[in-house]
Amino acid sequence: MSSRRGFLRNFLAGAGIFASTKVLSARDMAMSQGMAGMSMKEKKGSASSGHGRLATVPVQTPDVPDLPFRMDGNVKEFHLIAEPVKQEIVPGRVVDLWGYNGSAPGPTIQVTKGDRVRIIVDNHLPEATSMHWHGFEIPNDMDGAPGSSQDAIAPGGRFVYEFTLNQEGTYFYHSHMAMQEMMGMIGAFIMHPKEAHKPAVDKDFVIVLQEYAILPNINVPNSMNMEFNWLTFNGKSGPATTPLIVRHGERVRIRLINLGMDHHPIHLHGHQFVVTGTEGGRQPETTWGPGNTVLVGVAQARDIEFVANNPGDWMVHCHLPHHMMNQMSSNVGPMSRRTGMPPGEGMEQGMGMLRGGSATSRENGPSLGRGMGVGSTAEQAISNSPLKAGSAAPLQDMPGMKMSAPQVSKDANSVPGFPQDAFMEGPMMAMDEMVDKPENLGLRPGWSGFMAGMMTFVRVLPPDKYEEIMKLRARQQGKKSMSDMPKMEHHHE
Ligand SMILES: [Cu+2]
Repeated sequence: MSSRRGFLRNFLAGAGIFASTKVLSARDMAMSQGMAGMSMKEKKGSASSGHGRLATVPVQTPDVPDLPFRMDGNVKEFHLIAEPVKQEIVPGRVVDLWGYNGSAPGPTIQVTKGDRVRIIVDNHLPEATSMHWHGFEIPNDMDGAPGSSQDAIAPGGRFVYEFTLNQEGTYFYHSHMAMQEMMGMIGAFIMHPKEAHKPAVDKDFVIVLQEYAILPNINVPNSMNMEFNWLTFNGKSGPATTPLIVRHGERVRIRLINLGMDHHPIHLHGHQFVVTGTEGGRQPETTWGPGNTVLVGVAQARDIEFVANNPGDWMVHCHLPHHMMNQMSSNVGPMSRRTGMPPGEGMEQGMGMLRGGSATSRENGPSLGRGMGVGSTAEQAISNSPLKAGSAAPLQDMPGMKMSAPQVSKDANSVPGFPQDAFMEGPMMAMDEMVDKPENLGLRPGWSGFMAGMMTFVRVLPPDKYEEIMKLRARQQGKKSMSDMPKMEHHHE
C-alpha cells in the first residue's frame, strides 16, 4: 500500500465521524497545513496507524500506575489498599492525601468485558472506609454502599469483592465516604470491549480530575472547604502533569473522569473532537458532534476522540480560570506587595497570617473562598496593593526556578486591576528543569511558567521526535524497574 493511500484512508476514517462538511473542510485545511512541511518519510510514518484494527490498546494514565493482577483460575485478582499517601503535586509541594496503593488517584484497573474479577480491599486508614464501583451492574451486595449493602470496612479490615463484568467503557471506583472522596480516594476502572470500537484508536489515555483545598503551610486538604486551590490531572498540577505523547496522524481517545465539588469544562487546543462515551459507556455514533470543550460534571466520565492531524504542542486544560492556577489564595499578597512590614502591626498581622481561630472558625469561615486562609478577606480587606518594582527579586533564590524580572510595564501600578492575584503566572515562574522528563523534551523554553492547575499538553509529534521520546521513556522506565521492581505481573503485554 502506498503511503499516500494509507494516509488518505486514515484521514477519511478520522474525518468520517463528522457529519458536518463545514467542519471537514476546516480539518482538511488544518491537515494540509500541518502536512506541508513534512517529508515523505514522515508522512509514511504517520500513516502507519491502524484505525481499522480489532485489538484494543491498553489505556495510559500519565503519572498514575496500573494496578497489577494475578490469575486465580479464570478470575483476575486485584488487591487495593486504602491508605494515606504522600503526594508531590508540584515540585516541592508534598501533600498528605488518602488514596490507594501509594497513589491518589488510585491505580488504574483495566479489564475486558466478560472478565470475572476479584478485588481484595484492605483498609489501612485510621477510620472506616467503603468501596463503591461507580456505575457497575453487579449484585447489590457487591455495590459497596456502606450501611445498606454492606458494613463499612473497619480500620484494619478487609472486604473481598467478586463479580463478572459485562459492561464496557470508562468507569471508576471510589470511597463512598463523602469526605474521603475529597482526600483523593478514587481510581479509574476501564472496561475494554472484546474488539476495539470503530474507528479504533491508536492511543487511549485516562485523566482523573480532582481538586483539593490545602491552605498555605498545611499539607492536609480541608475536605470541608467549598473552594479549591489545587486542581489536579492524575494527581499532578501543571507544570508537573505529564504530557500525552501521540504520533502525528494517530487517532486518540482521552477518558476524563471527575470526582470533586466542581464541574470542569475541559478544552483541547488545535483540534475538534467528538464525545464517544460517558460514564454509561459507548455512545451511539449518531450523537457525535464536533466540539473542543466538554463539560465533565461531578461523578461523570466523558470519552473524547480526535485525529491528531495538527502537529504541535497543544494545551488541554480545564477552562475555569481558577482551575488554571496553583496555590490560589491571597497569601502571596501582603509580603510580596508591600515594601516590608507595615509599621504599627505585629508580626502575624503584618504578614497577613490568620488570627482569631482556624481557617474554618466562626471568624474566618465566612471569608474562606477567594481569600482562603492567610490574607483572607476577613483579615485583610484588600488582597492586592501596588506591586513594588523588582519585588520578585527575593524569590530569585528559590532553587531550580528561573526567576527573572517580571514582565511589567513602567506605569503598571497606575492601571486599575493591577496586579492580579495570579500575577505569579508567567516566565518568571518557569521551572522547566524541575519538571524535566522525557515527555517534556523539546518544549519551548520557559513553557512551564504558564502551566498550572488542570493543564497539560497533547503533543502531536512527527515520527522522529515521537520515537526519540519513546526511547528516552523506555530507558528511564528500565532504570526505574531495575531499582524498584514490582513483584506482580502487569496487565500490559
Ligand atoms: Cu475545572
